[in-house]
Amino acid sequence: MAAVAFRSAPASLDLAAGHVAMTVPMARPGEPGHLETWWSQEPPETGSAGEILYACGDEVAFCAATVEHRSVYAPVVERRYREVFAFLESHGYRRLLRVWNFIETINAANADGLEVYRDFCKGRADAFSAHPEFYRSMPAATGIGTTGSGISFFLLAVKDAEVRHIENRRQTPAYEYPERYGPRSPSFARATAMTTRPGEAPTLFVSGTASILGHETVFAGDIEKQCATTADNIAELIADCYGSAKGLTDADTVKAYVRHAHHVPYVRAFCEEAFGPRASLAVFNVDICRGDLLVEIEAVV
Ligand code: 3EB
Repeated sequence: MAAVAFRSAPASLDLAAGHVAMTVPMARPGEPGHLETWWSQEPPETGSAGEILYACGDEVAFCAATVEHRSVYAPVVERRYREVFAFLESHGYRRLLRVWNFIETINAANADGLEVYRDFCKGRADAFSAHPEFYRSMPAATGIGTTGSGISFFLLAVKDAEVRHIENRRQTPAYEYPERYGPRSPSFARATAMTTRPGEAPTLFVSGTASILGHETVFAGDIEKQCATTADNIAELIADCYGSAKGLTDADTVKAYVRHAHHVPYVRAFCEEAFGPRASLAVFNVDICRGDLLVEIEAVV
C-alpha cells in the first residue's frame, strides 16, 4: 500500500506503481534514513480524493496528506483530516487503526502565539468533532517533530477487523488533558489492538509514549528516568492487551524519538536492552510535543 521514507529530504507525497510513496523529513544531512512499508493482502486500489492520497485493500486503507508551511495550521489541518474522514466513511473503512503526525517546529509559537503542536491539535480535534463515529473511537497515534517544514500525516483504517482502543491506568487519557495543555486536547488513544479474525491473537499498536504520569511530565531533564518511565508505560499497555503472555521483548517494531542528538546513543542502547534482539529499532533525532520531554517511544507488539 505504501512506502514511507523517513530521511533527509523535503516532505513529498506521490502515487507510485500500486502504492503511495511518501517522504517525511526525519533525518539531518548525512544521517541514515529509515524506510517503512505497509502491505495489504491483495494489490491495493490507489488514487486521490481532494488533497489526500490513498491505497485501499479489501480490509485496510492507507491515507496520507501533507500541508506546506503555514503561519497558522488549525484550519488546514481540520480540512485535510475531514477529507480523510469523509473518504473513509464513504468507502466503508469504519474504524481508525493507527495515525502518525509529523509536525514542523512543533514547540515554536505560530503567528497567533499558540504553540504549533497545540495549533495542530485544535485542527485535528475540530475534524474529529465533525465525525462522531471517529470521535467516539480515537485510535493510537504519534504526534512528533520533523527536521523539515510543514505537516505530514498518514493513517491506517479498517472495514471489519475488530479494533479495541486501550487507555493506560498510569496516564490521564490524552483527550481529557486539562486546558493548560492547549485549547483542544490531543485526539488519540494510548494503544489500539486489532484482531482480524475471531479467536486470532491481536496486534497491538502502541502510541508514541512518553514520561508522563497522570497528565504531568515526570523527570524533566533526566533522560535515563524518562526512558525507564516510558518503558513502564508501554509495558502497562502490553499487559492490558496480553496479560503476562507478552512483554516488551515481544515487540516487532520500535521507533524512538529523541530531542537531543547527544542522547541518541543512550536511547538506542536502552531500547536494545529493554526490547531485546527481536525488535527492529529506528531512532530519530527530532523535537517532541512537550518542551520538557526528551524521548518518546512507540511500538507494534
Ligand atoms: C503524550 O502522551 C505525548 O498528538 O498524536 C504522544 C502520542 C503524544 C501521540 C499526538 C502526542 C500524540 O501526550 C505526546
